[in-house]
This record gives sequence, C-alpha cells and structure tokens, in this order.
Amino acid sequence: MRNLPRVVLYNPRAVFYTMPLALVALASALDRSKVDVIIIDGRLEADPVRTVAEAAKGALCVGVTVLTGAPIHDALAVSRAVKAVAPACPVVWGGWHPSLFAEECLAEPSVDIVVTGQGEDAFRDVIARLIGGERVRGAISRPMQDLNMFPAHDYSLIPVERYFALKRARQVDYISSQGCRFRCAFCADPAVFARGWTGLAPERIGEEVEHLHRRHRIDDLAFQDETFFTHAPRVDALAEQFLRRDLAITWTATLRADQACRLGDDLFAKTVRSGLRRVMVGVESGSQEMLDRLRKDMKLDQVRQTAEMCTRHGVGAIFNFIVGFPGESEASMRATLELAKTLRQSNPGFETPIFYYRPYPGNPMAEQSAAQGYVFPRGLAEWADFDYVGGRGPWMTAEQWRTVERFKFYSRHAWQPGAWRWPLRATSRWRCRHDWYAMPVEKVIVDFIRPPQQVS
Ligand code: B12
Ligand code: SF4
Repeated sequence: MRNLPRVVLYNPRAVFYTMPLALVALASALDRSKVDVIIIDGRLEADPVRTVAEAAKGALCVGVTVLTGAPIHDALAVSRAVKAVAPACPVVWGGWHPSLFAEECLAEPSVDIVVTGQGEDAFRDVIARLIGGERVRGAISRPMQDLNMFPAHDYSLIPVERYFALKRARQVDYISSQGCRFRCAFCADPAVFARGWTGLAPERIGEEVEHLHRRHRIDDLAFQDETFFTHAPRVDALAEQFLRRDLAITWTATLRADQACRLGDDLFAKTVRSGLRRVMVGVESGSQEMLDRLRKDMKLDQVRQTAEMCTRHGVGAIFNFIVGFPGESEASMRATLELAKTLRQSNPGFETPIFYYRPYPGNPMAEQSAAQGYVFPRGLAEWADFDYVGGRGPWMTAEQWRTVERFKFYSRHAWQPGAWRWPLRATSRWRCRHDWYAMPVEKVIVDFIRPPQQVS
C-alpha cells in the first residue's frame, strides 16, 4: 500500500455539471509517484464541507478553485472547516477570482497560498516545497507555459460516469487551449493571461480524444476553450485528426464571428464533417457602436455571415447577448433585441440567450464603472454575494428590464418546437413580430405553473 503525501483538491458547487477541468489539469501535472491526489467536487457530494474536512486530516495541502460569485461561499466554508480540523494543513486558492484579487484572498485567515494565472507549474512548485518541509505562504505566479509541456489530463481522477449521468450525455469536457489574444473591454481574460494564448498540438488532441472515446465510450466532446477557432491551420489539422481516426463523436466549441469568416466555407465544412454540431458565439450587442466600445473587434455583418454559414452547414448555434452596459442607449438595447429576434427566427437550431451586464472585475469597463461611482463588493463575503443571474446593473431602468424579460420569454417560445405548445407559440410569434410585450398574460401563467429557476 502506498503511503504518500495526500493532496486534496476541491471544486465548489456550481449550476452546471461541466467537469472540474482546472483540478484535473493541476492533478495531472503532479508527479503521482510522489503524491496521492483526491479530487472532490461539491456538486457530487451531499455534504462537501464535511467530506473535504475529513480528507484534509493528515493531508499535505488542500487546493480550491474559485470563480467570482457564489462559489466563494462554498470555498470559504470548506477552507474554514479544513483549518478547524487540521490547522497546520495549508490551504491553496487558485483560479479566476484569486488571480484577480490575490491580496484580498490572502487576507482571509483560512487561505495560506494563492496561485495566480496558469496553475500547473506554480502548484507543482508549491507541492515540491511542502514535501521538502518548507512553510509556504503568499501569492505565487509563474509565466504561462506551452500546454504541450504538461502531461495529458487524466480523467480517471474523476468519476466520469457520474458526470455523464448528471449531464444525461456521454459528453466529455475538454480544454485544448488557454488564454485569448483578444481585448474585449468587459472580460477578465486579458488581465489574467495578459493576452497570451497556448494550445495543444492537433495530433495530441486527436490521440487523447481517441483514448477518451475508447475508454469512456464518449459520443460528444465539449471544448471549453475561450476562443477555440483562433488559428485556422490548427483547426484544419484537428478536423483532419478526427476524420483520420474515424471517431464517431460530435463536438461543440466557442466561435468568434470574425474567426468564422476568416475560416471560410470549405474549412467550416470540414469541421462539420469531423463532427462539429454546435458553436457558441459571443455576439454581445446588436449595435455596432456598442461593439466598438466593447473592443470586440468584430462587425455585425460577420455575425450575419456566421449565422448563414451555420445554417448552410446544419450547425446549431448559441448566440450570446448582453444588455445594460453602462451608458447604453435605448436604441442600442433595441438593436440587440432585434438582432436576437432575427437570428432566433432564422433557424430553429439557434438560441439567443440575453444576459444583463454585471461588471465582472479585472477589465477596463469595470474600472470605468468604478471611476464613475459604481460601488464594487469589498472583501470575499461581499464578492460571494455578487449575483449574476437575472440581476440587472444600475444602468437599466426597471421598465427596460421588464421589457427584456418579456422579450426573452416570448422569443424563446415563439420558435420552440413541440406540438402541444402551438397556442403559446402562435401568440408569442405575433407579439415578437409586432414588438408588443404589454400585458404578458401567457408569461404570468407559465411562470406560475413553472417558476423560473433560481440559482443559489
Ligand atoms: C466551465 C466554466 C464554467 C462552469 C463552472 C464549472 C466548474 N468547474 O465548476 C459554469 C458553467 C458553472 C460556469 C459559470 C459561470 N462562469 Co464560467 N467558465 C467556464 C469555462 C468555460 C471553463 C473553465 C475551465 O474548466 N477551464 C479550464 C481550466 C484548465 O482552466 P482554469 O479554470 O483557468 O484553471 C487554470 C488556472 O486558472 C489555475 N487554477 C484554477 N483553479 C485553481 C486552483 C488551485 C488550487 C491552483 C493552484 C490553480 C488553479 O490553474 C488551472 C490550470 O492552468 C471558463 C473559461 C475558460 N476557458 O477557462 C469560464 C469562466 C471561468 N467563467 C466565467 C464566468 C463570467 C462565468 C459566469 C458568470 C457566466 C454567466 N454569465 O453565467 C458563471 C458564474 C460563475 C459563478 N459565479 O458561479 C469567467 C470568469 C469569471 C470570474 N471572474 O470568475 C470565465 C473565465 C469566462 C470568461 N472569459 O468570462 N463557468
Ligand atoms: S470575451 Fe472572449 S474573445 Fe473577448 S477577450 Fe474574453 S475570451 Fe477573448
């Protein structure tokens, strides 16, 4: 029996069942002839705090991945419980929130070490120093390394079948690149990865995916990359890999509209032959002026061309929108609703979710908002309560918010298939066509029968 130092890694609870790729990446990069690693996912545990506290007894350290918002509640509860049962066990936080607020996280007595940015190298270093008996404290950061330098992600570290059951699909989440070269004014990526980008070689992805396919009988792959289609030749080689290996899988990925246009029809067709079934496109706004303000570096015409390309090749798409930016005009919001409607009705395979802008930290737009008087949460407890679902920022009136909520309801139902839905579909279509959302009787009834989901 092995009696190796134990490293415990924790993924806080969240709303979806995306696999805890950050923890799989960290654990896979450790030398497991020297340490045992346990990954605990709050979404799979009845009492995660207790499970982690138990596992922490006698452990070398506990690592927690932390996103801004509700996951901080969970991360704090777990870290404090660890300190209560094992005061000498170092607690390491990493991920997006600690990368943006290292000092604030270190001010929390239950957090000893914070890793910012890419984690593999830095965490390896922390573990080596802890094994060596060193007392490690403070913020640690390492330059971004080429992902090809790290070993393959070892999915046997997580109960893959349980995720399949919860997702109701034999779908594996996979990350093939890290970082992003773009500069959108509302996004944290440019701050966390300094506009760096690193991606796995296509042959390696092909090999790993074939292995996952054989071992776990997967039929779908969800690329969780920020910008999957960054380099056309890489996309081409990857599609080639999937085709050559004759993998019977479909896949999904993020796609910027400008990249879709640069990719061109032939290469897009090849990705479809290799299994591409759906893309997620961050459109953000239906107003070119707003897109320019957001530094999206994308034209509305490219969005239209992307939609046409998807339709031509039978690829589904989720076009994401955001409304309620600081200083956004009524006309800009209307343009967004209009574009969402146009896309939604052009293809039953298109979805057009609309989110409300919340100033997620670490970018020029959030800084501008602060300079103009927006009061950001202070300290971890307040960031934990930072609500991202449904809540609107102070830049929208209650009336605008009501209109958008109604629009979201009617545009969703207007083009939703299902025979029994036809009366709701018919009235919803009529409303969308006439832009008439007053007296939303249907919405009141549906919300009463099936209250909108609240996320804790
Ligand atoms: C999957 C995902 C989710 C999942 C979470 C799944 C989970 N594990 O619990 C779900 C769908 C729930 C989700 C929700 C949201 N997400 Co999200 N999500 C992602 C996504 C697409 C992939 C994450 C991932 O697995 N990456 C792969 C791993 C390998 O990379 P990584 O997480 O960065 O980890 C590396 C380092 O950060 C570091 N590290 C990470 N954790 C740790 C821990 C330790 C101990 C150490 C040492 C190092 C370390 O090392 C890792 C390896 O290098 C990212 C974008 C991206 N590509 O990263 C956005 C992203 C993390 N999400 C983001 C946002 C904005 C959201 C939402 C607000 C979206 C929305 N509008 O609804 C919500 C709210 C989150 C919340 N408050 O609950 C932002 C970050 C915001 C922030 N400041 O936290 C990102 C970056 C997207 C973006 N560019 O805006 N998300
Ligand atoms: S929104 Fe997407 S494209 Fe823009 S900087 Fe962030 S990750 Fe990159």
